[in-house]
Amino acid sequence: MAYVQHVLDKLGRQYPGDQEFLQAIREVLPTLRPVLDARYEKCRILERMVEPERVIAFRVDWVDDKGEVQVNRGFRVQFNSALGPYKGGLRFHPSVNMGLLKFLGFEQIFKNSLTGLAIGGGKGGADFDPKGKSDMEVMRFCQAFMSELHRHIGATIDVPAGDIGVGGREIGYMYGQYKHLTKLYEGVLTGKNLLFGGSLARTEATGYGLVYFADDMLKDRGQGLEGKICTVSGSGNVAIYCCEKLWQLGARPVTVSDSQGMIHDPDGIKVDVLKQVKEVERARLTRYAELVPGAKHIPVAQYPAGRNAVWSIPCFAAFPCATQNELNHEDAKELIKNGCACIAEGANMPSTLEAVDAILEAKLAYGPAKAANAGGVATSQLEMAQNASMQHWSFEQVDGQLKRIMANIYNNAATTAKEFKQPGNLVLGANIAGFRKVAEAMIAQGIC
Ligand code: NDP
Ligand code: 2IT
Repeated sequence: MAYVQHVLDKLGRQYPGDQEFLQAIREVLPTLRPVLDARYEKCRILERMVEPERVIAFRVDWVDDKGEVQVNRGFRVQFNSALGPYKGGLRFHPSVNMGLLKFLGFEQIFKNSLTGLAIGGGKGGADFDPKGKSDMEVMRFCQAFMSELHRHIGATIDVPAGDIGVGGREIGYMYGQYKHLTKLYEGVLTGKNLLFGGSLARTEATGYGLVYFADDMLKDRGQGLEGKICTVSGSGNVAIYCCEKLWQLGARPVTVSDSQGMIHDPDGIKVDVLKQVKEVERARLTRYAELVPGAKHIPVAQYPAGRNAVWSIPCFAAFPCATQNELNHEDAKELIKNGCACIAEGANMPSTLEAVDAILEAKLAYGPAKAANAGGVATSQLEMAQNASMQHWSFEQVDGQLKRIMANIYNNAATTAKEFKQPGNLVLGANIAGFRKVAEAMIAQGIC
């Protein structure tokens, strides 16, 4: 369709350096062709949807433990507020730049729409590297970051949360600084400590929701996870709770990884040891291999060139839970060759465009990120609801709602895929289902 091509070409010319953003756009826009009628084109809906409503970029000055001044860049992309206040995580990683956050913010719009909850899309972060920093350095950085960000956010304006490099500790320091500067004790961040407004099950939500989604997908195909070998990448928040839920459903996760290497533990990843290493000691995965005699640590230097060795371990289901583009075409082909039946994405855009094509062609049960990992942000919205109504719900209440939300997302994506004569193609189903609500809300709210 000429309209889609026109928008893709224009964006390619405008933002040639924003590789991940262009990749996300190239994945989504072509799948929307069946719904893009003259009305949408007249409203210039695509051009409006790919342009953030507002981007904020700022300097973050802070002082390290040696007394030296450090300077980082901070950002918040307020992408789309058609369905509700901007909502999305903050990423602290040296690779963060505006293009990366635009990809994440764009994906977030569709993901948040799919949850069925009233949340718009946003994303933010900084090129700060938390690795090797002391607790006090992290605190000073978080405070400096919030000294600027607080002007732009609020419980009904924009509600950030965690992402890579931002967990409960960072959210706590940022919450304290927000309160200090504004005097407001409100649900301006999610993923908070349970002592000051956090929700039970938010820590577990993305990983648990991911496995619920995979289970729903597989059940629809007459299959299940019970007794099955699974591979997981990453070893942070999403990966840990993905492993935990896999065990609970009778499956056996045998790998985890980080940016330096992977663990292969054929007996199954010991989640209590993983939590001790990652959440308590904040150590590397080599430590896991020290603590678990049967587990093997394979450093990245030993991976075959251009490959992620996690995906060469034969498995029934694979769960990429680390970062973008961590599963490429060769990885996908090897997974398929080894009999993998299911890929569910915990990370955002972990598969390259070529990998996605291969996975769809092989007709695997494939849960694309914006559907499969939406449990985290959905539970963030449940935290916002609890904060606004001054209530605390039980773990079972929140987990039960998470399960229902994931089932609804799966059904919505699967039904939409069928409606457009591509049964099983959840990429198309999720993109169209997410898009329609946002587009209609934007049109109903007029041009302003
Ligand atoms: P964490 O910071 O807790 O963990 C990130 C994990 O991924 C670490 O093991 C990290 O290894 C690894 N990783 C990060 N960058 C790279 C890289 N460039 N190469 C290899 N490994 C890498 O983050 P989360 O678990 O929260 O996030 C993981 C993914 O899930 C991200 O894509 C995030 O956007 C997505 N996500 C997170 C949600 C949440 O609620 N937290 C919700 C939905 C999606 P190392 O320590 O060596 O850097
Ligand atoms: O990518 C994501 O959905 C997140 N990092 C969670 C966002 C949120 O607001 O909970």
